[in-house]
Amino acid sequence: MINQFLRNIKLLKNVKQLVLGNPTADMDSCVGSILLSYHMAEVHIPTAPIINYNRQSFGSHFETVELFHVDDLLFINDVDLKQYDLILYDHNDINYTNNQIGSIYHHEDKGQHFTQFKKIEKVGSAVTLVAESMELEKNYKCKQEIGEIAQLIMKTILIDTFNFQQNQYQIRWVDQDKTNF
Ligand SMILES: [Mn+2]
Repeated sequence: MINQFLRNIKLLKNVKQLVLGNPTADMDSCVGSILLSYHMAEVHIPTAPIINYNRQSFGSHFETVELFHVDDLLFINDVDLKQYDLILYDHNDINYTNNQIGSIYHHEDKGQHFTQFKKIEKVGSAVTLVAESMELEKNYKCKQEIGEIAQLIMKTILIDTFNFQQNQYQIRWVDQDKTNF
């Protein structure tokens, strides 16, 4: 289902806003921007995720490559960011555009202004914040769909929190990550 979504949204039909991950294009950035876009499309705002990386070199990101088809993904050089409203995900760098409308981030709030929303909380994985906004049980009915989304959320949280390793508590993860896991 997620793959089908990516294949469709990639055509950018009726898309006015993009979610841009951070330039490491780590699993959090990729999975989170994909899920956030998926959720926004679900509430009828066509939104496309953009991988902040070079398409040709992305093969080295094996943990993410394994989850999606690279051909279904849009990379930063595939689009003109300035033509869209931008949501920054897992970073806070407003230099990509002058129409940033939202941000989801889990490190220090630099006090930047976003016209629609800003969700900045110190958690282990930004995907935790996406999981919170998705409210899977309330907003999704299809079991297969929930399963697919939940798996992506769990895999990413496990990587970002070092499998909830005890000596990483309050360093790599907080209770909020575990609650949403
Ligand atoms: Mn992150």
